[in-house]
Amino acid sequence: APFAVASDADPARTHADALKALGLSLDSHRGDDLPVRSPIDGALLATLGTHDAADIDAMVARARTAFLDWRQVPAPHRGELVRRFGTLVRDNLDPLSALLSAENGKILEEARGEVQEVVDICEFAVGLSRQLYGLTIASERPQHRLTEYWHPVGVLGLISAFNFPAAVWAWGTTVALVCGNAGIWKPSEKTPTTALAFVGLLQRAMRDFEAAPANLVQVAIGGADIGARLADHPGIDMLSATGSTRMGRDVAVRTAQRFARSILELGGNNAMIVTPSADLDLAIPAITFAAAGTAGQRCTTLRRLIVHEDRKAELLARLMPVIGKLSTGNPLAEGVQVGPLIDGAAFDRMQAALERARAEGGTVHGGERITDGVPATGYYVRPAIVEMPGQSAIVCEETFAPILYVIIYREFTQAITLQNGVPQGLSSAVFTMDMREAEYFQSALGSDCGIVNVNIGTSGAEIGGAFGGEKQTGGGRVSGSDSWKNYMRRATATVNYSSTLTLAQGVRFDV
Ligand code: UN1
Repeated sequence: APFAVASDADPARTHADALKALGLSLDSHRGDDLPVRSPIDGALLATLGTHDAADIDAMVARARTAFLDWRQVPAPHRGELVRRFGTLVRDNLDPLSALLSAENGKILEEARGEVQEVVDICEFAVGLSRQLYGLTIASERPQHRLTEYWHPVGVLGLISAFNFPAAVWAWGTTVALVCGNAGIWKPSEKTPTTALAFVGLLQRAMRDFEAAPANLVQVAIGGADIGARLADHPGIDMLSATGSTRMGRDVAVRTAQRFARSILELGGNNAMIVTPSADLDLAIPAITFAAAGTAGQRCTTLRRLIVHEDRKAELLARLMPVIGKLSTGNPLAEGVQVGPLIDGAAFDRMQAALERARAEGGTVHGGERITDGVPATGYYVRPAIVEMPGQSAIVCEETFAPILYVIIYREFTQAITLQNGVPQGLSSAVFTMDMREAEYFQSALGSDCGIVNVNIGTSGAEIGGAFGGEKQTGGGRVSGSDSWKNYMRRATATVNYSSTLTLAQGVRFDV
């Protein structure tokens, strides 16, 4: 039967109904350490047990055994597992989206988008399973051949954040699986049941797929100590981490110390430049979705609007009523556009940031808690627009909440300097009809971010491209393009099929 959220949109009931529709149970994970609450109304969704250091050690040992089997399975056959998993996700899109929304608080429409993103990356990974190409390179020596091979690396540890509790895991895991690796996933403590549901479906896909070894993908439930254990563990070859810059710095140091690979996708402080020629009919909805969508809790959320001084008044006059009219409330309910913040701590950080913005000369519009027409115990806010006299200290920080700072510029190069003048470097956008500005923005002289968009907002990237950014964003690239190379090791082979031993660089060494 098709799954639909009941008309009362009750989070706990939706969560339970969705699990039932998926045919999954949390029973083997129940315990008394970790209460999981819905950000929508604070309802208790489950209480789970957490793993300790010894559990992690055992998991890593099992993952290593799984890897030794899995790497022997031909890559296109590994792709078949991901294809089956993707089909299960597609067939269960409705209950998965409802479960995700109930646990994470994003609106159902965006939860569906996230689950679709999982389907998309599965399809990408399946195609990739037949395209793990290496180069053949011209040798400088006669009758010699240079070839690159790509081999699986081993065990991937993956730390993901609450805000994209499924897609970010799937970017890493589906690609790592076709590349021949095993994985251990440490989801955010705020969204562990979404993780268990997706891995439950992956296990179902493995049930009638003989080639997949047991423990190919495991879930580690717990807090930062578990993440640190994975980062330190000599049996974890690659550590992919999405989350705060503070967490990323810790993980980066731990993995670097033992020369393990790290793939970091950390904070963003994404800007849009609105130029004199900008088409505001495009810019207004783009700004609204990027700044207020997902309640400002995407790493790609638009946080800074750098607007030409001649367009500011017009832009704000059109933008404020649009943002003011957004419907905020229970994200499981029809027509709601903005759900709650993840928890009270996020609300406190938002209010502290607005206080600092005022102290730094800002004028704040909105940003207050909403209590009318929303579940009483959730933290619902009106998205804030803050006019700033310049790019002050608070503007240079990422606050994970819907706050859009507005600053003005005069010359385009000054806008680029402002855009690049923060420690983070994830996503960026320019709205212009002037091709010189558009090209300059994308060039080496333009935006210093990993994502550089023209006439489209900062958030909502497709999976086909590489995702990630520079500076404090961590430098890693995940998702599409050639990011699969992160999960493989390259072997360069030189083969001499002549009858003489010729040294490279013309070196002579007669014996
Ligand atoms: C994240 O916020 O960590 O580009 C990921 C986007 C989404 C992924 C966001 N496709 O906004």
